[in-house]
Amino acid sequence: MALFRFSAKRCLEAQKIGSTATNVLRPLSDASTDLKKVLSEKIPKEQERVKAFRKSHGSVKVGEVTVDMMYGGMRGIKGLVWEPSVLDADEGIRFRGKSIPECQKVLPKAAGGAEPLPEGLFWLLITGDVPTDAQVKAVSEEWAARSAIPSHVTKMLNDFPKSLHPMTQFSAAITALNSESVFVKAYSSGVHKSKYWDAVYEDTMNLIAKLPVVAATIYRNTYQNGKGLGSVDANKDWSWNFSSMLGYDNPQFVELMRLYLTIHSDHEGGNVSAHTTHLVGSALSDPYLSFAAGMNGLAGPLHGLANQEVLVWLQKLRSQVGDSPSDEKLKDFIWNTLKSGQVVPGYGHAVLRKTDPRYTCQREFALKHLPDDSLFKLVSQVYKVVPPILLETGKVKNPWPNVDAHSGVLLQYYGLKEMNYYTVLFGVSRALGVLAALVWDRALGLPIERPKSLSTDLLMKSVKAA
Ligand code: AMX
Repeated sequence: MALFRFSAKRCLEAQKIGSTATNVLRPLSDASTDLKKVLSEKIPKEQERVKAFRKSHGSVKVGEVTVDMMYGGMRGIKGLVWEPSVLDADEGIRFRGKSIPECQKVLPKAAGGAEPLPEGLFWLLITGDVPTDAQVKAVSEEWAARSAIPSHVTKMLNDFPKSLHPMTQFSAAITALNSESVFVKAYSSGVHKSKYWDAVYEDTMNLIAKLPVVAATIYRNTYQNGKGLGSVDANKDWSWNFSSMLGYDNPQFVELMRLYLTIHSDHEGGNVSAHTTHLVGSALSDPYLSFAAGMNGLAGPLHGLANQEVLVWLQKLRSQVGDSPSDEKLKDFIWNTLKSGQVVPGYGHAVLRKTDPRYTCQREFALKHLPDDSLFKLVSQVYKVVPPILLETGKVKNPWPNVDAHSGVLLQYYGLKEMNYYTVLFGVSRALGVLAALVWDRALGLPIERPKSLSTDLLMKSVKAA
């Protein structure tokens, strides 16, 4: 388990459940840096706004459902409310209305750093406000104080075989962390449903705080014989601590992690990891169980695992056509991938119809820090060659790269070469968005999710009758 550079008493206090956890870190009078207090002032107002909206407009139609949509993975069906972010097909993601370049500009940064701190993004996602430096620092401190993981989880991780995929280890550890759930204790003691969000908030803060320790333990066990985990430094930010526990102290790598953990956090509510977390949470499964379910979805090759798949595919490409192939050779390799019934990983998207801004900002990071790297050059060449080929197939709706086409090359450059691990990094970041949303799910009192399904026979009958 990671050791703690924080007074033992303070650490224990911060692990306590309920509102006391935040208060030990700063005086009560300093309300502006108390995230829970800020949130508890916003929630009643938002509850009233939504209640009034539903009363006046509850029966207004916002879309329709076709037979194709039902067989086609529910594309385009507006069926969910998701507060932290909205995805535009052409423009990409906006976190509480802010694009990635805008977030890069307005969110607080580490001293001397250029990339936003994920703590600030979390504050924005959950409150809708851009935080101050002091508010972000308070979140960093709070996550450091809540970061210790119970010994049964450490033991379980240490007992896993190295051959077990890191995402399987990650999901299992998150599930086992539900021994710590504040929500479970509150529910079983009969807490009123108007207080659910408070317990979910506590679990959210604890879980986000613990994820870097869990993830770094998996990395050390799987690739470094369990050695060198180190400790959480209460004076450092979440990404610095995570990088340090992984064993990376290059300031540029830490900056990359700040950017990475910010941009992978949320992509509105319908993607597999977000929707699954929301769905499982709607049964009042606690945030640990809900998020672990989401992580099992993120582990699929059409979703988060694509960043691992991109690197596997690039390695195969290099071994077959060399480091700097001609465009013609590259085209042949891509067509062979398609003809053998496989997808080109890192390209395409269910909603986006342009280059993913998460790809673009990682490309800009590469242009700034590693413009001459041979793998980056290859990734850039792939960017030029793949889209026209995917268009030529006549069926791919979005030929442009998504976030996963670029993350691996950056990690490789800084020495994090274990590609099976990449989706765990994605998962650590994804917690920020989906857990912020889960707090709002409970604050708004959203019910158990239960859409209607039809058999093909019944669907045919309904269509005939219509
Ligand atoms: N390579 C080859 N074929 C592709 C393709 C790609 N990158 N993207 C889409 N297609 C194919 C589909 O497989 C489908 O073929 P089919 O009709 O024979 O079944 C056809 O094009 C139409 O698909 P679509 O409507 O354009 O995409 P979708 O909404 O069904 O799927 C996605 C979206 C992301 C799953 C798909 O583009 C894909 O498989 N991409 C590669 C995997 C990937 O990069 N995933 C990561 C996405 C981002 C993320 O979640 N992290």
